[in-house]
Amino acid sequence: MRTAETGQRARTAVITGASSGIGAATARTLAREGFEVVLTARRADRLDAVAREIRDEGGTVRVVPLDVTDRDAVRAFAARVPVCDVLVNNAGGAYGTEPVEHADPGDWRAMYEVNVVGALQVTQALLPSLRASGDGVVVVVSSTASFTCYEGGGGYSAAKHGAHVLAETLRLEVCGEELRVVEVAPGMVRTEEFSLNRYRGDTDRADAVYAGVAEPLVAEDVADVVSWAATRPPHVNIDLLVVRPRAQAAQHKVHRTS
Ligand code: 8X3
Repeated sequence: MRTAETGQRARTAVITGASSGIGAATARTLAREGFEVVLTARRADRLDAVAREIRDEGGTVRVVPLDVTDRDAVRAFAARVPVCDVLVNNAGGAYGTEPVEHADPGDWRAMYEVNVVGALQVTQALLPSLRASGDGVVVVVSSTASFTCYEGGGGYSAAKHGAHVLAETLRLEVCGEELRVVEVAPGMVRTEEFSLNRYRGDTDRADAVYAGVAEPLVAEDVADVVSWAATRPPHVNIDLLVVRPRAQAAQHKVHRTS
């Protein structure tokens, strides 16, 4: 697609997990930056709602329902995006807080599937389109759990360590090409669903995560960082950005007022 004003090709950004939280906020932010945004996630109805908001603001948006863990579906999706300038691998999540002794291996597998294998599959499928851009940027939204461990977080932390390794390895492997690989690692971010999913729908436990924290990050804070990193000049690769609220100096060091 070409823009009416400049006649230049509109830049395309694909965002996974775009139906809510950081993914939806990133889609809105990149649309404001002038990207045609391609929203993917499993829940079509929620994607449509995000797309409506973006269109209402004058943005250009496509919606493609997609499960990133389904390799055939991912390949079919990539065939519909011949040129991709920015890929934001955001789909992910945490399931359960049981200690290693009692954790459900199924939860660990599910977390690895979506946080690591999903990002791998989407990145593999879109690499030709990212190369076609002439300045492709792969963003991996990992976590501060990519670099540290905490009680009850083993499966999530293992998966996010994997996402970090994916970003680091890919950057090494494509060095010399017109491709950049950026990792954004958020700490405490209050979103509608992250903690609720982790605590299997227990709102009291989910809310307790943020209790007394003056200002946890919100999805828009992370979207801002992703958008900034993805829009530096082509020779500038932001390898890794760790972003936390001021009240969280480290994973276990959170200032609470109550
Ligand atoms: C989420 C950050 O602190 O819950 O990716 O592991 S944390």
